[in-house]
Amino acid sequence: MKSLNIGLIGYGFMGRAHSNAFRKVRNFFPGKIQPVLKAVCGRDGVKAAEFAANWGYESVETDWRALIARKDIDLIDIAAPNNVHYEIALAAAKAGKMILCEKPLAMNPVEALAMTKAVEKAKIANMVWYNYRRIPAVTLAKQLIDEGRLGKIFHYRAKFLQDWTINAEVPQGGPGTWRLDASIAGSGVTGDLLAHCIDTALWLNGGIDSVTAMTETFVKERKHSLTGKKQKVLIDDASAFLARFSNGSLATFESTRYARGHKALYTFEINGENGSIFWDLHDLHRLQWFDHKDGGLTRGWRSIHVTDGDQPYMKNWWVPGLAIGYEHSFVHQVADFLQGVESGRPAAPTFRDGLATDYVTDAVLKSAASGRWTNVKKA
Ligand code: SOE
Repeated sequence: MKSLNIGLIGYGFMGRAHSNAFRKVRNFFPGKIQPVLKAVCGRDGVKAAEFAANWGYESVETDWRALIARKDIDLIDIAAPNNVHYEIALAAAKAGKMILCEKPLAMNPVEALAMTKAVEKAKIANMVWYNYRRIPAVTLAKQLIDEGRLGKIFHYRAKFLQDWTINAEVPQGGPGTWRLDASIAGSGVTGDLLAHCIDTALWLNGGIDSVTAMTETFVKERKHSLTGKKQKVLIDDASAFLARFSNGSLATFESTRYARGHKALYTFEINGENGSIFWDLHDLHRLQWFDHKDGGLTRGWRSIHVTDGDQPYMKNWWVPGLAIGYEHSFVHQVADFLQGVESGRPAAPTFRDGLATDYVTDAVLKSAASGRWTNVKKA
């Protein structure tokens, strides 16, 4: 077994999800490379040390440059806020470290393109943490589409709805609420939530050619948790767009943090000539499937409980009928990444795939600003 020494940057929500995946992966997905939790890096040394103790990291750094300079680190995992992805990724690529980067890849496509070129030039393994591809029911959807079971695809419909920023007293900036500060997040729900929907869509249904979008910022000013002062809110609270895919299908995408009652309602539906698929994150182990070829008497929507050993990833977990959850999508992502490193066939989404998503979110924001249909750049 070969060790792969991980240097994690950031110890928030995603730092936990990634650490859990690094720890579990070899218990369930055997392979030749063993991730080792070598160091965690965060600006607050006390919190970083607490995190290290809880998750089993061997050491702590408070400066990411020092982490990257360490000879005993093989892979840099960027789980820090969006505004630092670029600088860290460029430095890590220069140092020849493998890189895993949280989504969205960058603050804007200029940064994303430079990051993509840097990892490709350095020939280092790279991946973006778009984890939802690896929920077994979503992976099964991909399998069914690739087998041609849907036939020609006419429609793609996706939503990601939350409600956690309706209260105008929720601050912007600082731990937990940096997603509301445009200087840290880049954009609001477009980069945070729609980016997930877009990544899945590009994977399942191919490229998007053009979009027309609208965005809204419902709460115009919020206190900044670092300065204590009220500041203009520059992120999009809600974002919706129409899209034309290269395969001729039409799409609608919507996301908001103002859908009262919805916490993380990510859904997509795909309608093809021969069948349709529907998936819902709140019921993540089920894939709804309609097959027009079914006999008339029993034709109808089928709810597939994706827990059988024949279905994606499931033979590595429990016995048929026993479900897994959100955190397992990260375990699968690490398993596939390591498999890609072992086999020399890189697992997706790579930085170039992340760039493709950033090109779509950029076109969405530009279209919302101009009020015009906007073409999407090809990655
Ligand atoms: C925002 O609340 C958030 O945590 C996103 O940042 C994640 O990417 C998404 O998976 C869940 O919601």
